[in-house]
Amino acid sequence: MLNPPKQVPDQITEALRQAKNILIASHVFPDADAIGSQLALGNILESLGKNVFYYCEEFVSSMYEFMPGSEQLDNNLQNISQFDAAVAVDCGDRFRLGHEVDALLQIHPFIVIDHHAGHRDFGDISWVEADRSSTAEMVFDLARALNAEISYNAAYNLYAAIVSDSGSFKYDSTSAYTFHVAAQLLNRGVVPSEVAGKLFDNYSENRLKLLEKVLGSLELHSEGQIAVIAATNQMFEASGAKREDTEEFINLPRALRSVKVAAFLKETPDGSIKVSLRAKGECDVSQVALKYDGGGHRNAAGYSVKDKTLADVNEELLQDLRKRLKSRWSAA
Ligand SMILES: [Mn+2]
Repeated sequence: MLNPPKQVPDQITEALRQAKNILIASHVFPDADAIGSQLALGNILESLGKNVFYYCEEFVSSMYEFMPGSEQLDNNLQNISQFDAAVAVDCGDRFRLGHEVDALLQIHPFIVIDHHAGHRDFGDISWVEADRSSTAEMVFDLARALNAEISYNAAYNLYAAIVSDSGSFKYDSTSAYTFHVAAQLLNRGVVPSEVAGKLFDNYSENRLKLLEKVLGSLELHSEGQIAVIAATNQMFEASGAKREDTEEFINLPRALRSVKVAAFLKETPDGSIKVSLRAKGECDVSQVALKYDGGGHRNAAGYSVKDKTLADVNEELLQDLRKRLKSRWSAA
């Protein structure tokens, strides 16, 4: 049995043991780690006799409806005063909680569990480990610290979250401990091929049509070290695909042998440009994202720009990336 990199703070286990009605929140546009951590932690706390409210401002993308319990996610935030604790999972800063951030932060104690590099402190008690594969890996430790059983459904959600956030155990954040946690989850009956099927073999025809168009936009720069793909509003309309259908597309240009940094620029209906960045090795794209008030991890980050065209955002990003690659990411 491997030990976790760090112990769960006693303050968190104490606070959760004492609370009865607990709100759990994750971030807007939740990904598999956000949803999986939220649902699993809720399930674990329910097994300890707690009442749990699963707050989520956004609809759950149809891609994640397979995660057991996802129908419990609720955006109808009622009486805040009924809660005697809240937990935010996978939120790099308070604004990731969405429009109701001020109301949510009125709940005390407000516990924060996260693994984002550049995490901006909020809440009353926080536990942040930037070198973890996923928030789900930390939720596993929390279950242990609470001496709680991990049900099949909780194990399933944690495993899906870890696979997704670690890029199927490929990213640098994947450690021996990550595999150890995954093994414990398989011991609870989770079948890796089944979860992978749900996470990855789930394309609609429209999604594949969008992918064709997006890949057609591929540009390579700096001797192939930088790859850029883009999705315009026109591409979404022509393919009939949804916004969520672009998930995972960026991993294709990232997979090019020569590529060190891949960027995916997306037009949005409100006119802003969303930028996703994926990198390899020493290339720390969270530095780039932070410059634009975004955030993320060393090898996976993102930001959003208002009032600029896709071409302008692309040009500005390329200048920045070229400079960082030239200086070998040292004097950024
Ligand atoms: Mn995460």
